[in-house]
Amino acid sequence: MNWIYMKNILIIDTDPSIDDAIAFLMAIARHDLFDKVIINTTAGNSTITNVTNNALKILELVEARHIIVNRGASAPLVKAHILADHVYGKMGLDGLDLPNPSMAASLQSSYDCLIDTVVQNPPGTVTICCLAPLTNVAIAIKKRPDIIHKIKKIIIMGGAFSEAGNITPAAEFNIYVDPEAAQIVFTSFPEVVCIPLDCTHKAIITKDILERFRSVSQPLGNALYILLKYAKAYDTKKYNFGGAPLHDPTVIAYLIDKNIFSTKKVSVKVDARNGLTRGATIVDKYNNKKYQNNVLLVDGIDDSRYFDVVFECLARYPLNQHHHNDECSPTYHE
Ligand SMILES: [Ca+2]
Repeated sequence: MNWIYMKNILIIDTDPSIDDAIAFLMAIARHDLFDKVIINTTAGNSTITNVTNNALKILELVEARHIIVNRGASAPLVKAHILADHVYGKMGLDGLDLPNPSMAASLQSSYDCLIDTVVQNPPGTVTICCLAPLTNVAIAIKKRPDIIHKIKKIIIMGGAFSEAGNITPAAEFNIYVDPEAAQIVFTSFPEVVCIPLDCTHKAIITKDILERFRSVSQPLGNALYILLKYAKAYDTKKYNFGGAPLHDPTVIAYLIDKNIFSTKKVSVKVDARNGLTRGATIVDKYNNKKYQNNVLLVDGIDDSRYFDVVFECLARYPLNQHHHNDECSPTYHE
């Protein structure tokens, strides 16, 4: 008897800082849910060289050397790159000197790997998780628009709707860095699952939550604690939230348990014009214009359950190093 297994492949498009790192560590830990995790870097919080190196350093820390890291776009599609070094430091993962990685990035670009992974696997098996500016995804779908219908789901952390922006009054950082790419992504996919600041600003790392990171197995626990303490000092001061938001891991938490979140189908357009509202994500909340709904907007979160999912994943480290992606990926039978 031939058992039919569906693969569940995650491509994580990321610009590591600590938020990104926690997100992909969660995904890697849940190899019972995700057969394969691929890390695609893109210029965002820091330069492409720094964010790629940061991804490799975090993987080295947990000895997850079986995870492939691809280096992606070094700049947005049109405009010059804007960094978030005011938040995450000059290297994008400041506050702790992590050992240099023994692995290197692959020789393939992030966008070509995205295309190949979708083309080489059955339809409905690849999920794209975007934790960074959308440059790589835009390049990939411009090169090969036929991959869009084969992708199971695209889920992004980005945008600000009723909530104000975090890099300009109108825009959230990931969209603001490359609004031209965001416009391509939002107009190309039949549905984008979007987790904006409206949601992540309710996911606050309080003092108690920060302490919980120390309880994760070492050396990971202390590293996360120190890196978060450094990176979140800026936002803790900036917002009057009683702590700083933990943005990117919401994407992985959504894939693990979407019941933690509330959602609404809406139409969203991205403003890519120059000026005050560049990078704004405009939602037609009351369906005034009867545009086609292109976004599943994640507008609410049960923060206590969210952090439980985060820690449930991180508690799985150290992982059994013999449990490689290839070994846990079942063969697919048509
Ligand atoms: Ca990110």
